[in-house]
Amino acid sequence: MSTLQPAGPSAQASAWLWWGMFAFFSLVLIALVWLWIHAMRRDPGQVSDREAQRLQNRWVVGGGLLLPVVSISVVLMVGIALGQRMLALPLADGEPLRIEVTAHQWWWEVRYPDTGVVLKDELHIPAGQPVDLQLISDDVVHSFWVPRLAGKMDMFPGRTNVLRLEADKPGTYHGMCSEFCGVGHARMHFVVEAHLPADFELWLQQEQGND
Ligand SMILES: [Cu+2]
Repeated sequence: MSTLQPAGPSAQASAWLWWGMFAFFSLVLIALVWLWIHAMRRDPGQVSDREAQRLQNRWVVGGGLLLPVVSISVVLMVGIALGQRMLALPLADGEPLRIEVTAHQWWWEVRYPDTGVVLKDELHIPAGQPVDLQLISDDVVHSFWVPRLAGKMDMFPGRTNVLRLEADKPGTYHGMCSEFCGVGHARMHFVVEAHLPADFELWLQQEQGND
């Protein structure tokens, strides 16, 4: 259950962002520590008050204004570009599969619209295809999270949030509620089974037959 082992495009974007920010701000930390050590050990020498003021202003403008503006702009631009991949934007071709997920204290109700298939605490999806989850809560605020497939999405009573999720390969992915929702919160787990698309169709037909 690690976001740093992504298994889908949206989770991959989150992982890139994480590593990018980690690398960038590690450099900032190293630069700051280096400046700090340099400032402690440096002999101030003989400078006039005016010269000292000029140097001080230069550091305030450079380190206090320019550096943060550049840093935040870079993080913002990369963040917005990667964030686009997490949104349920219209697809170039066709419609994504829709699944309705309702959170309850403390379990997950999963419905496949137009099929009558209802599951508890498990989702089945076709691998390699985007799936739109329509998330809603029946009681309190919950949050849907499958770390290896996508970011978190809060679930509220009376409001539907859409989360796009995709698994690159078939497999079992674990998910959990990530918003404290009462005494059963810690045990509010679920699994996502990603199948080959043909197997998924077969599974869906079988489930429909069982109803
Ligand atoms: Cu919870």
